[in-house]
This record gives sequence, structure tokens and C-alpha cells, in this order.
Amino acid sequence: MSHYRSNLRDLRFMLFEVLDQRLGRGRFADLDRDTVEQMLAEVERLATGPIAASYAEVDRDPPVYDPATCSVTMPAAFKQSFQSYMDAEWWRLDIPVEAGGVAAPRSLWWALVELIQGAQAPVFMFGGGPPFAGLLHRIGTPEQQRIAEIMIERRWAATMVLTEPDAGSDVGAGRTRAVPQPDGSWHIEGVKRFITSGEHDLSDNIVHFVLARPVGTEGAGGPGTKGLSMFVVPKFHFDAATGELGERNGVYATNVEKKMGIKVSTTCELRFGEQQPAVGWLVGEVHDGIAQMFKVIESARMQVGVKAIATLSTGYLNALAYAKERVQGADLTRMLDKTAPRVTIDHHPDVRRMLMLQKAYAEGLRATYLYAADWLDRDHPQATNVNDLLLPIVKGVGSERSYEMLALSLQTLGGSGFLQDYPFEQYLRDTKIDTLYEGTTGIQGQDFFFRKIVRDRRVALDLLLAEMTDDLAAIESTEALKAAAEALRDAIEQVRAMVDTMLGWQAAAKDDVTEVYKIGQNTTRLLMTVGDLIVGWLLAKQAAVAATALPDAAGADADFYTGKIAAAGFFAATVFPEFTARRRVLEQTGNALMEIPTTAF
Ligand code: ST9
Ligand code: FAD
Repeated sequence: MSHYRSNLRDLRFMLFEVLDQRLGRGRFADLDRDTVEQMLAEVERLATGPIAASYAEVDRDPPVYDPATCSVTMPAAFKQSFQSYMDAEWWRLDIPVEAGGVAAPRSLWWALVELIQGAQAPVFMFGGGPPFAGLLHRIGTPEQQRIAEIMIERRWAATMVLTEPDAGSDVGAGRTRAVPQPDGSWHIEGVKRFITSGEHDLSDNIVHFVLARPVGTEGAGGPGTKGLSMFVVPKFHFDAATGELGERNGVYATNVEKKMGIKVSTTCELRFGEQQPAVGWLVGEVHDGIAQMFKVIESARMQVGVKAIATLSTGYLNALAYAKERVQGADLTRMLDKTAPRVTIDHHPDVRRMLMLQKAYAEGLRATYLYAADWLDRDHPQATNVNDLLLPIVKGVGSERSYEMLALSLQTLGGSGFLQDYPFEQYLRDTKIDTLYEGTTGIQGQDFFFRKIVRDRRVALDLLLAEMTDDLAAIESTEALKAAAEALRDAIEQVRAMVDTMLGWQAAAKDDVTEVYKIGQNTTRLLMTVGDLIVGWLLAKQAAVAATALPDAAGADADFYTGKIAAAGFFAATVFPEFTARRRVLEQTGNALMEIPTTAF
């Protein structure tokens, strides 16, 4: 049986009953609901079947690196899973129509990505070539647009290449150089580290999208990230008109890391220009590498958040299935009666607490990424800004809460959860990375406050809080949700106050720069709290829709809607009250922490 348990019912609920899919109109005139239902069902079959099939096997039997040839042999089972994804061509939904893509709502696209990543995320990650080509098609020169077409036709793979041994979070510390050549190409020289999909035998060619510092133009962009340009560097040279492969280019994988999880995803050290020149081409006409790379990063941050949330969802559903069957102990009301019948563990209050928290976060975070994606299709002047605001929430909060909740999924099984007979230990190992790459949670917190709130003059945040406030009336009109609405109203105010305090420190830093340390101690706290607020709000919003649908529902539908109302109430009652303490901790922040000598730690 597949390790992967999807939640198509919840995806369909959010897509069709909560969000407006704009199907049959405008850009999506050709898409109707029946077609979208078929797409969801088709991708779910693919995910649960061939994509999930090799999940455990490739963890135990990972890719093999040969240092003599700097090459990697991928496990045969993974090749089959990967091929099934590439052959189905769903990736066309993520590339521009001009490059052979198919227009589809962004929420639908990310819903499909959830299914694929929940089954086996590295399949999706290795399959990133066409979307990378789509970007090249959008921002490249006419010659590069042809290269992008070749990449799509031949299904070449691609990588994003930023990190160096001394440049992780601080991408601007990168030292890799690009030396201009008379023929207009560039020779790339340097060492990059931790490059996902940097080497493998899943495609004939790999096109690396590399950040490097052009020699001879120092000062043009300045130091740090602004002095970086983006280059495409193929593993093999090729005929730019036909795509026919030529000589090996001078970029080699000189190490493949041994990791805690996602072992089938190759994480490579790449050396450029050591054995022979590594020839690259500047992307577009301008030296604007970091802004260009952030187009990739934005998509990849969403991908990482959805990966974590997808894994949490399958973790929860596997834990739930176990809890419904495992008989252990008597009902708590009969704990003193040694002859009382034994019950399944889903009857125990403590197990219910764990299950409902997992359910609330799995469904609330799913709603969060779908809501974030939906903003990209809204005809609103702030649409991009609100999506930008939500990205660190999807990535940072999605990954942190998923890892935390997956520990509860494992806990639900007791000792059995620790065994490789079940997928939980692999889920946990495979999900830890999501809090680290594409910018650690610390970086997401800083991005959220300094860029998405301060620099945006809190326009997107206020819009979001206003949308929540507008929803309160509909939520509190349902009797069963009155308490949840009250808790939500209070939570919104707690968050407003936290943001006001931090903005106060920001203003005070003009006179005393150390005030910024107080912000730095709280950016992750704010990120996580706003994330919880959005989760709780979207659960309540869903519950209001469910309450309206419930009277006409029966059977599984009635259970589904009842569960929605229960999850919203549980989250509002157990998580929102924590905001009072979080606000207090934030408001009491001093700089004592920063005054402790480093030797005292
Ligand atoms: C990695 C990969 O970890 C892991 C998984 C790989 C999986 C690959 C497969 C994926 C397949 C699916 C995806 C396909 C995608 C295809 C493409 C489709 C389109 N938003 O604040 P400043 C820019 S990779 C937008 O001064 P510092 C902006 O241009 C490694 N732009 O920063 C800005 O200029 P301005 C990931 C942003 O102090 C400029 O940067 N590594 C944003 O110079 C400078 O900004 C990391 O993520 C933003 N949020 O540098 C590094 N922020 O202000 C994490 C900045 O004028 N570190 N820009 O607009 C950071 O993010 C740092 O904060 C830093 C600091 C590098 C930005
Ligand atoms: P550091 O930057 O050294 O951070 C260490 C700690 O310090 C973290 O807790 C961090 O939050 C904190 N910290 C650092 N700076 C600050 C600051 N200014 N303020 C507050 N806290 C700070 N990179 C690529 O370019 N391409 C890839 O495909 C890719 N894939 C990866 C795959 C894997 C499996 C891994 C492990 C990494 C990958 N990376 C990739 C690199 C990844 O993006 C970096 O590891 C990540 O950005 C963090 O950098 P670092 O590891 O150097 O940690």
C-alpha cells in the first residue's frame, strides 16, 4: 500500500467551496470545474501510485556518487517515479503559454504540487527544468529564448546555484567570478556548495543558473548581492539552434553530501573552471542577478512550504488511520475499572488533542498556501505585495509547524512510530530540511518584518488584517463559531499590538541603533504568531462555509463539515490564547540578551 495518503476532499473544499477559481472566465475561459476535478483525480492517482512507489526504497538505497568520473547513478526505482511525472507533463501548468505552457489558476497548480510532493518531493525538485526554462524564456535574450525552448523540448534539468562555503544566508559574500570572453561568453570560476540536483543521470543535460561576480565590472552593481549577475552554465555544450549535445563543459560535481533526509535528492559541491573553462552566458542584457534569482527563489520558497505541508498532511492521515485501529487502555471515565472494555486510542483525550492539533495545522496551512497562491490571480493593485507578504509564512511557518506536528504524528503511534515499518521517521527526517534551505526560518522572519512590513509601509499586512476583520461577521453569525470569532478578534488585536511595538523600535533605532536588537529577538516570534493567526482565521472562514453546507449534507460530507467546525473551534480555544503571553514576552524585550558576553554562553 502507498505510504502517501492524500486529502483530495480538503483540496476540493478549499478550491471550489472557499476560493473563487475564476474558472470559465478570463485567462481560464477554457477550464471548467469538471476538467479541474479530472486533473486533481488524475494527479492524485499518479502521486499515490508510481510517484510514491519508490519513496522508502530510495531512502535506504540512495544515489551513488563516483568521484573518479564526478558522476551520479540514480536508483532505478526513482528513475521510474521521475519518468512517470515528467511523461504526464503536468509541469506545463507552470510555464508561460508562449513557451508551450497551459494557463491554470495558481491555487490549482500548487494543489497539484502538494499531491506530487506529498508522494515524493524530490521527483518534483528534479523535475524543475521546464519551470527554470520558462523563466529564461521570460527574461532571456531572443537566443536564450530558443535555449529555453530546447530545454523544454529535451526536458533538460536545471539548478539554482547561489551558496558557497562562506556564503550561505549571506549570499552577497559569494566570491565566484565571471570573466568576460571576446565571443560574448563568460568563464565562471569558483566553488559552490549544497547544490540540489547538481549532478544525476535523469536527463541528458543540466543547465545551472549561477550567481557570480563579473570581473571588470566591479563597482557597477556594488558589493554584496547587488554586484552579482546570473549566468546559465550547461553541463554539456550544445548547438544553440538544434540542441545537439557537444563537449563536456568545465563544471563538475566534486562531492555529494550524506544527509539526514531527502537522501535521493543529490546535494552537490560544484567546482567551476578548475579542469577546463566553465563557459556561461549572462542571462538577459543586464547585471541584475539577485533580482533575477529571486524570481526562482520566490517559487522555490513556495515549493518548500508546500512540500512541508504536504508531508504533514500525509503524516496526520497515517497517524489517524493507526489511532482508529490501535486498541489500548480503557476509556478515561472507566480508568479504575480493570474489567472495562479496551478502546481504540482515538478515544483518549490526550490522543485526540494530538490528532486535532495535527488536523488543524495540516488543513489550516493547506488553506494558507492556497490563499497565498490565489492572490496571484486576483485583479487587485496589491496582489503581488500580499503574495510577497505571505511567502515567508508559507515557507517559514509551514516548515516549522510541519516538523513540530510530524513529531506528534509519530508520537500518536507510540513505539511503532519509531520503526521503519511506518513512514513517520522518514517524514521527519525529510521535512527537517524545509526549515533550513531557501533561507532559514531566521531569514524568513527578518524578510517578513523588514521587507514585507517595514519597507512595504505595512500596506499588505493591513489589507490582510482588514480582510480577516471583514470575515468576523460571517463567522460569528454561526452560533457554534461565536467563541472562535471572539478569540479571532482578540488575536488580530494582539498581532496589531506586536507589530506596533516592533515598528516603534524601528523608529527609535534612528536615535539608538541598538533598538534594532529588540526587533531581531522577535522577528521569528512575530512570523510564527502571524502564521498562527492566518491558520486560525482560515480555519474559521472554512468553518463558516461548512456550517452553511452542513444542514444539507449527509454521510462523509456531514462528517467533513463537522470536522471543519471542530478544528476551527479547537484551534481558537487552544492556540489563540497563547498570543497574550507571546505579546507580553515581546513587549518586555530588553537588550540584556545582547549584553551577555559570548564567553558566558
Ligand atoms: C536553495 C535551494 O536553498 C533549495 C531547494 C532547491 C529546490 C530546487 C528545485 C525547485 C523546483 C521548483 C521551483 C522552480 C523555480 C523555477 C523558476 C520559476 C520562476 N523577494 O535585502 P537585501 C532581492 S537555494 C524578492 O539588501 P542582502 C531584491 O532584488 C539558496 N526579492 O539583501 C533586493 O534588492 P531591492 C537559497 C528579494 O542583504 C536584493 O535582493 N538561499 C527579497 O543583499 C537585495 O536585498 C537563500 O534563500 C525577497 N524576499 O542579502 C538565501 N529579498 O531591495 C537566504 C531580497 O533593491 N538569504 N530580494 O529590491 C536571504 O534571503 C538574505 O536575506 C539575502 C540578504 C541574501 C536576501
Ligand atoms: P548560515 O547562513 O551559516 O546560518 C547558520 C545559522 O545562523 C542559521 O540558524 C541562520 O538562521 C543564522 N543566521 C545566519 N545569518 C543570520 C543573520 N544575518 N541574522 C540572523 N540569523 C542568521 N543552496 C543553493 O544555492 N542551491 C541549492 O540548490 C541548495 N540546496 C540545498 C540543499 C540542502 C540539502 C542544503 C542543506 C542546503 C542547500 N542550499 C542550496 C543551501 C541553503 O540555502 C543554505 O544552507 C541556507 O541558505 C543557510 O545557509 P548556511 O547553511 O550557510 O547557514
